[in-house]
Amino acid sequence: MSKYKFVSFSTFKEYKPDEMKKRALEFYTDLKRRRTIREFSERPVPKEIIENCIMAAGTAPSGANMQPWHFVVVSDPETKSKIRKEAEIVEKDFYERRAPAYWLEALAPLGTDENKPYLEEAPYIIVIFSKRYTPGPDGTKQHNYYLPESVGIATGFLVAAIHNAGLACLTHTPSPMGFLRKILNRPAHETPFLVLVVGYPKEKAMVPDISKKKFEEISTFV
Ligand code: IYR
Repeated sequence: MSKYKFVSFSTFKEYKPDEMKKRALEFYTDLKRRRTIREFSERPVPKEIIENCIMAAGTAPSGANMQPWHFVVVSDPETKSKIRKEAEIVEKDFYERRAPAYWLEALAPLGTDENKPYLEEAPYIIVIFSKRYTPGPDGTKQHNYYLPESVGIATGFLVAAIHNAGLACLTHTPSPMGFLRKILNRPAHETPFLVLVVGYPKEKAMVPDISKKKFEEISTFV
């Protein structure tokens, strides 16, 4: 027996084929404008926008609908400084010691290095945590499923929502990321998944002149 009752899918909207074509093209055209940036303005952003972007991320599908994610939104300057300091320590080690030559070569066109000033300059840092299980009220563990798939999809929704709201972001992956759990006081069953730096681009922000693969390269229809 299902624990859920089933209700009619009343939120589904059907569009005429021409309208669907227009919507699909418009969505692509708008997403295509999105760029990952590394030069952030300190301009403040109303919190409500971030809240609704997170609500959008929380609508993502997940294994058995367990929603195995937690979003920590950091705007407190002191916490941002701590994150920057720790991130720069692990990144320095990455760029100077751990990164193999082929990796550094792949990163060269992006112009990245161990300096992460945006972690203090951007108004928000959203740290996405992946929950191995969810503790129940009686100490039981609710199992979660397909963590990377679920949290990855929710993160994709969040990136799209941030772009749609008129903001920019950077998907940042300090490695290893364990320090984030400590600084943000998250429990041991939560693992940092990704850092999203969010805000307005700095005036005259520049982005690398890179492009996306062609349709034929990324898809096959059988
Ligand atoms: N985590 C490092 C390195 C880095 C790795 C990849 I793959 C990128 O696409 C970008 C950066 C950093 O954040 O600088």
